[in-house]
Amino acid sequence: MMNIIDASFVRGFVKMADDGFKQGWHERNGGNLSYRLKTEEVEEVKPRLNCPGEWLPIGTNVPGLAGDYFLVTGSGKYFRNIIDNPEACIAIIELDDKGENYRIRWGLVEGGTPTSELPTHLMNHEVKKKVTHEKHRVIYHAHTTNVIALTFVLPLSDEIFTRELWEMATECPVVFPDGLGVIGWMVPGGREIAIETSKLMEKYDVAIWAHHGMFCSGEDFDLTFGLMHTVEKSAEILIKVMSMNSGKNQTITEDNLRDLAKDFNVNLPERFLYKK
Ligand code: 2HA
Ligand code: ZN
Repeated sequence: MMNIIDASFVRGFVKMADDGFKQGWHERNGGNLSYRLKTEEVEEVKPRLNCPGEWLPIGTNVPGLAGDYFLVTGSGKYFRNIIDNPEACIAIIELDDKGENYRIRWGLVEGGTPTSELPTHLMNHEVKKKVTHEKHRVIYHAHTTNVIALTFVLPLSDEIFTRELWEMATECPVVFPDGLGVIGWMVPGGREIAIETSKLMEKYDVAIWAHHGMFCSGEDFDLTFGLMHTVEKSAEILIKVMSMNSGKNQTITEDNLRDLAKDFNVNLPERFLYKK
């Protein structure tokens, strides 16, 4: 039996976390990632799991996930460190038969608890497991700079964000044809924001938290990272376009250029001085 850190789902998880860090989406302990293990993956790692510790409350109930196992990032852990020290930064957790409590079965060897956004991750997983007929397994939260910036400027509406982001890259409507949802600022880390986010996940694979970041859901690491990357890149293009259209408050005028030409004895052709 191989080491847990060599299992392919663990390697995929660690690579995705590092890719997100390299994009600049995970300052300090920002962001979190979770993956719902397949039955065969649970069987594969079971001989190496730790003896069960105590059951701890999830902070919400997710009966649709009773007995499931998840690989999750740890609360307060830095994405930057995951690649060098996965066993200290991530954990495999098991849920009880009611979906109310979890216990740690591997990882977090220097202590700690699963991500502070565990309620949102698990409520999103519960919704997505149901609506995708068990296909979606990855929930990813990142502090994507350009999407966050847009939430200070655009109206916080699903329709406006979807339309604006679709328009910025031809691929976007193909990559997220169902659109995306937006919620106004809320206190992170608890059940209230988890409920609002999981409502959006009934309809969309992307939920934006105003002034905070984004959640994406997908079947595997590639699709989920790719979705986050596509939406964030579209937001970057939109910001560049909006920035270029912002207009000038003052400038070097036609007459200034004529005066300059005279004093410096250069010829500036008139056809370059007029603005179309
Ligand atoms: O610090 O991103 O939303 C982790 C977070 C909380
Ligand atoms: Zn966050």
